[in-house]
Amino acid sequence: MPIRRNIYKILEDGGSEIAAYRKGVEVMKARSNANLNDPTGWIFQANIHGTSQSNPTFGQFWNQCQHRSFFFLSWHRMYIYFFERIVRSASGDSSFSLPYWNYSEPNQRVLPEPFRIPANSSNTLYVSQRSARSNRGEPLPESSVDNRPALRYTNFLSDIGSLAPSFGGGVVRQPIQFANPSVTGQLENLPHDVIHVNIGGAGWMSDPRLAARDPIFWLHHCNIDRLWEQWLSQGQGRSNPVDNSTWMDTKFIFFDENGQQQEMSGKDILDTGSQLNYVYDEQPRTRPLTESTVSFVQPPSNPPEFLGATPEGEVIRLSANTAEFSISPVAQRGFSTTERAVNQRVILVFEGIEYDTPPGVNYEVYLNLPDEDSASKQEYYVGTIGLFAMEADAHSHAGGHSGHDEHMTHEHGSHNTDETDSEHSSHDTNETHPKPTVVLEATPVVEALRQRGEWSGQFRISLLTTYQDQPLSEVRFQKISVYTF
Ligand SMILES: [Cu+2]
Repeated sequence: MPIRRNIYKILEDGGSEIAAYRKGVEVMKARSNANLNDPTGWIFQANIHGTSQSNPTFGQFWNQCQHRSFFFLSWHRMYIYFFERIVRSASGDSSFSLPYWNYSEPNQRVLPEPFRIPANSSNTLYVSQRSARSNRGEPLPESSVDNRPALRYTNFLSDIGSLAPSFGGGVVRQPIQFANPSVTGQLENLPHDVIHVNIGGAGWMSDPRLAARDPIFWLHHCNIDRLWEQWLSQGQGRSNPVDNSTWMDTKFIFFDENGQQQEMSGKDILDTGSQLNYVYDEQPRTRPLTESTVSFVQPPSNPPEFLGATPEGEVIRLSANTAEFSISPVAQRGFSTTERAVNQRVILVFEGIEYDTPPGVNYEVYLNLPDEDSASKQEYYVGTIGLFAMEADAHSHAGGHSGHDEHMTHEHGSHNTDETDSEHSSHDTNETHPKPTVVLEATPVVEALRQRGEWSGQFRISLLTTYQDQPLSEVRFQKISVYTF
């Protein structure tokens, strides 16, 4: 059984994967140079993820990448599976397996050397369209590589209309490339989106229409795929959404190493070993939850209670490296703004995120960060928002969705049931909230503030860019809200 291995281990033991990958990428690039319509060529494969090019014959197979919905993990698993087969064949090394880059390990946070050195066109793995810091070999910041926030959720999906955070993302009724009317999965946001932006900067990896042209893209996604396996192996109710027929049966089209069209759906990729013939190098497969990783279970089915938000109708425009927002909570059943509440979860909801071109930054989010330069900033850290695949014009790929003037209406409690009821109505082409929503769990920070006696009842939310400094373009949020459940 082919084993997908850690790139840093391969570099240590001189495994054949890097030479084979190099060879495979070269052959695939040559195929694209000879014929852009060769489905086993480098550019065609990247275009399946995204492109601004059009093509009368093959364009229908391009721009298929699934982001910001529960198809994110499954679609990318299929995508890198066929890519791996193509590289295996193109490289002539039948033992080739796609390596993964586990940037979460403290000593593996630097972009692996073969992708940086030599930094010229003789190196087919080198791409100049990356952030200068990543190509210089500067380690990724701790906050950008932390996979524990995602792994702690035991629920794979968030139901339609739900704001509850989940590991794998929100349910949608059909595949849409970008503009999904659902909450982003926690693993997709961090580390996936965040790493894309850190590596890409103003270049390719930050832009879903170019990202897969960077050879590191595939090792990044291999790692995300591995983390899905890690998540499952932690048990405590974690499982794939096999009861959801949309997730299980929706077919996606790829091309194999012979250029033959292949269809796959969720039910074909549940077990990597028996269905896709690969495993990861980690043994035993089951690892205990990382220290300090608390599990968050599926929240109760009643909708979260609205606590407060930035002013309605005022679009938030970010063009600096810091920003701050104050939200005064309204008192709600079960939530005390001042006293310690047991088992009370608090989530921050960033609604309607968009920009015209990739801003090339991520924002770290802090709650009630003291004004003075504090050495313990970490105690106020809530999470990081990865600004990837949120282009305002991406609606053009979304099959008739006109999301620009629509607005989310989450705070009016009962929509959850309404949405579910209307699932089989004519609602399908008129989703009510098509712009990306990122949900961050603030529960641990709120609890810690309360325990230290620092809880004032106010939510002061600070955004700070990380790794890159200044956004390259304006980032817009429709609203920042606070909910409890
Ligand atoms: Cu990606």
